[in-house]
Amino acid sequence: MRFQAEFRQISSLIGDNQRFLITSHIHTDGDAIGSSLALYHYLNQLGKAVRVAIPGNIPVKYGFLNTKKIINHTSQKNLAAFIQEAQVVFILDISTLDRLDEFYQPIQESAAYKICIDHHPVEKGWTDLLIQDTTRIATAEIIYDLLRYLKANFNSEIAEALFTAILSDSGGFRYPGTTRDTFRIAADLMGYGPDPARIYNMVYEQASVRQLRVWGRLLHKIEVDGHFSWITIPFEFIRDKQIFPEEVDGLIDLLRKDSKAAVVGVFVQKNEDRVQVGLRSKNGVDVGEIARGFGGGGHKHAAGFTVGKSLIEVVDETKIKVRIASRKVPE
Ligand SMILES: [Mn+2]
Repeated sequence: MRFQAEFRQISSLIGDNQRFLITSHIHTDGDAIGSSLALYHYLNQLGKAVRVAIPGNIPVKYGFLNTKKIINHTSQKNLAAFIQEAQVVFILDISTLDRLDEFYQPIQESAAYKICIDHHPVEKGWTDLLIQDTTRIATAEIIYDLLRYLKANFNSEIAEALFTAILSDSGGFRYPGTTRDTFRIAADLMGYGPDPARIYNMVYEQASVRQLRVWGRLLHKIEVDGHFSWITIPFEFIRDKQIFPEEVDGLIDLLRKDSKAAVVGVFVQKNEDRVQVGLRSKNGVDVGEIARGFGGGGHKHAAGFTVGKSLIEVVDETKIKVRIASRKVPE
C-alpha cells in the first residue's frame, strides 16, 4: 500500500482532534460525494464532530446515499461557524482548489490542518498534506486504502458510498484507468452489501423522457474534426430548454459511443462570452493537459475548463490543441 507515512499522520490527526470538515468540488459528482460520505461515516463511527460541505447543487440521483441528510445539512451560518472551528479539513477529488468555490476563502483562512486527497494532478497550494495518486480511477480508491489502513469498520453505508464513487468515475468499470485494483476493491466492497445493478441504475439510468429528447436534439448537431467529436450548446438553447449541468455529463457519455472519436467534448455557452468545456479521452490523449492549458483541470481521461471567449473561438482553439495532442499518441 502506498502512502503509509501519510496515512500514519492522518491516523494521529484523527486521534488528536475532534472537529472535522470534509469538502469537495463544485459541479460535484459520484466520486466526490461517495468519497466524502465514506470518510464521514468512518469519522462519525468514531464519535467525531464531522460535517460534509460541498459547493453548488448536489445531483438528486445520489439521494440514495442519504446525501440530503448529510451534505450541507445545516444552516449557512452554522456551516460557516463549523468551517471556522474545524481542526482538520479533508479536501477530496478537487483537481484545482478554485473548485471549492464559495468554501475556498473560509477554508483557506481557517486555522485547520488541511489534507488534500486526489487522483487528479493537483498543486499542494495552501494545503498542509497532499496525497495524490494519478494512477487511480477514483479518489475513492485512495479513501478505501486509507480506511483499510485505519482498520475502519466497513459496513454497508461505507461500502455503498465507495462503490458508487468508483462505479461512477470509471463509467461503470469501463473507462481507461480502470485497473485490477479497481475490481479487487469493488469485489471486496460487494461483500458488505452494495448491489452493482442497482447502483448502476441509480447513477446511469435516471434520465427523464424530457432529457432524452433534449439529448436527441443535441446529438443531431455533432461536429467532427478528425478523431475529435463535439457538441456545442448555445446559451439560448440552455435557457429555453432549461439544461442542468448534470444533463451535460450524460450527453458526453453518449458522445463517447462514436467509434472513430479519440476525444469527445461538450461546449456549453454560459453567456455571451463564457464557455464551459468538458473533454473525455478514449485513447490516451491527455485531455487534462489540454484543460490546464486553458486554466482548467482534470485528469488524463476526463477534464474541463471555463474560458471567457466566444463559442467559436473556444471550439477552434480546442480543435487545434486536440489535433496537436493526438499527434503524440501512437495510432
Ligand atoms: Mn474523481
